[in-house]
Amino acid sequence: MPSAVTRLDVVIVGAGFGGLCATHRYREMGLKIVGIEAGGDVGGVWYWNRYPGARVDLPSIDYSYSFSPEIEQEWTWSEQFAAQPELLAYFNFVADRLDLRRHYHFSTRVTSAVWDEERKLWTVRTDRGQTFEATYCIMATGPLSIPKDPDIPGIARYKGQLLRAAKWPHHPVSFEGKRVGVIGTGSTGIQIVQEVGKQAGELFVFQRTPSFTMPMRNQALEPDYVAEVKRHYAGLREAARNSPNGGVRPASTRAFFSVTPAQRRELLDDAWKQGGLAMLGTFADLLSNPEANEHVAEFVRGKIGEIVKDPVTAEQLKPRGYPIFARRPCLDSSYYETFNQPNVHLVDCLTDPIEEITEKGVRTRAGEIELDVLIFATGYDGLTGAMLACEVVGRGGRRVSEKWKNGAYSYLGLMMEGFPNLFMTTGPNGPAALANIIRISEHDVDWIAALMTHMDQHGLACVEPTGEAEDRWMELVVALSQRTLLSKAKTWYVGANVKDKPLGLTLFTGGFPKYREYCAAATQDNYRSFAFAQTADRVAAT
Ligand code: NA7
Repeated sequence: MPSAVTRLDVVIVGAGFGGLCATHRYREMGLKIVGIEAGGDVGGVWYWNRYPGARVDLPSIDYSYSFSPEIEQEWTWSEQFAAQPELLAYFNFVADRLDLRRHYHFSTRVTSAVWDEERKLWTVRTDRGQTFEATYCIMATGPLSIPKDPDIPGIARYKGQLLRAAKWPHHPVSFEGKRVGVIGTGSTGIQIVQEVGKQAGELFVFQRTPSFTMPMRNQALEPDYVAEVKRHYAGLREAARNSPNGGVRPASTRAFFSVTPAQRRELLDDAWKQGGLAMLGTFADLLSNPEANEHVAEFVRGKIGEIVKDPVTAEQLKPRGYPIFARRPCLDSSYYETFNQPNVHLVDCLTDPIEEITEKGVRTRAGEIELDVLIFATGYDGLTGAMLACEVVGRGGRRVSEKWKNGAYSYLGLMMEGFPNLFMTTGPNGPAALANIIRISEHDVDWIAALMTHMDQHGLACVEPTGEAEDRWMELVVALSQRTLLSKAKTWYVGANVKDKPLGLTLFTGGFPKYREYCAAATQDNYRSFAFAQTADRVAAT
């Protein structure tokens, strides 16, 4: 028997940074809300990614909510770059402190969200047979929530222990004395390799595209420093909101060729020693001037050559053929050093490609490598994966999958023409992966709140952007993307990591402050970019 339909103001999909923030904010507005989350609890990507060495690559003090001064004061980060258990503890702290969990259905996946044009509401169905009807649907599904199918034949026949970084078991896994393989050398693979290399009997690292990684130089945070940060959070947050990457990391206005080769070398050496994201702050034109970029890439290749003792392995680890920072720069604690251990072996899949997974391990062109444990760190169907994983059907039966058949297409990354009252936080045509995800989430949640309030005050039942506004936004996104080197590497940013996915950089690359300006302008010019419908037939939530 079908379950009863629950009528709401807002359905929020996801209990990551965006979803929790939305739940808190819209509850404060007095709206009737329900959250739906596929994971067993809060945390989003940090709920799933429990692999050894999982750690954020932004400073913890920056990677936290700013909407509650109380939480800022009550929560204390222990490390400059927090590890996954601490990040998950933070999520739990926020959820408990604000009593957010009671709004959520966990271990529940949205299967479809369908717009009912007549009744002006969304019908959201789940894999547990529930049906929710809501005026607004918020897709806080995140840019990295659908792991990529590794697309290697034979996976099902493997008889050893198969682990996926993005679906890591909740119990500890021992690698002691085992033959372990890791496929993938992005941020995730790098973090796993440097940890598992300490334990495994033999570790085989299957590398297709080498990544550039720089020293994280993580440190414990001194109590005095934490106290200082707590006193100055408001200013730090404001600075973050006004910086292109939405964070408080270093930035520079200096052009690479404006200083002498000796000065450049000194600046890069200092940044390497300082660690973290310092390298990104050395010069302003690293992502716009290919020659400047190549100099910095060569500097890092030089460091790899200094660290890795075996010259063949060092050469194989050196990334070539794409600009540094065009793939997300990784931060490590001992990645390159790991390859100096006798138990760690690099398998260069460019010269020796993986052909299949066998019962016993991995067969490359050169032969079979037997493994007790095989770890997939093969990345995500980024930016669009989660929206396309469920059936989202807008006005006139049009699906998001049809609308996005040539790539993500929306207004401000927040809304889509033809999909009234549906909002995305950290959507694929905003700054998403290029700025601090929490600053973007908070911004988006506030922007949506203002629009919902405007509609309530003016008796409006539904809203969507005009096709013209959406086209203008996407023209801007494309024009800006042509000025950056970000599109010059095969990454999840451009959809190149997923078979048959439309290629192209659809992220807004103009920086977070500009993005905020565009979003503010969209509501301040009398909502000219939107089409509204009156509320006559709106059914109130009960
Ligand atoms: P990434 O950065 O997309 O890295 C995935 C890695 O997996 C990358 O090295 C891929 O090589 C490799 N890969 C994927 N499929 C295969 C197959 N079939 N064979 C061999 N190697 C493969 O994902 P991460 O999870 O590491 O990081 C995602 C984000 O999380 C990161 O950007 C940060 O924001 C945090 P390829 O490049 O395709 O040659």
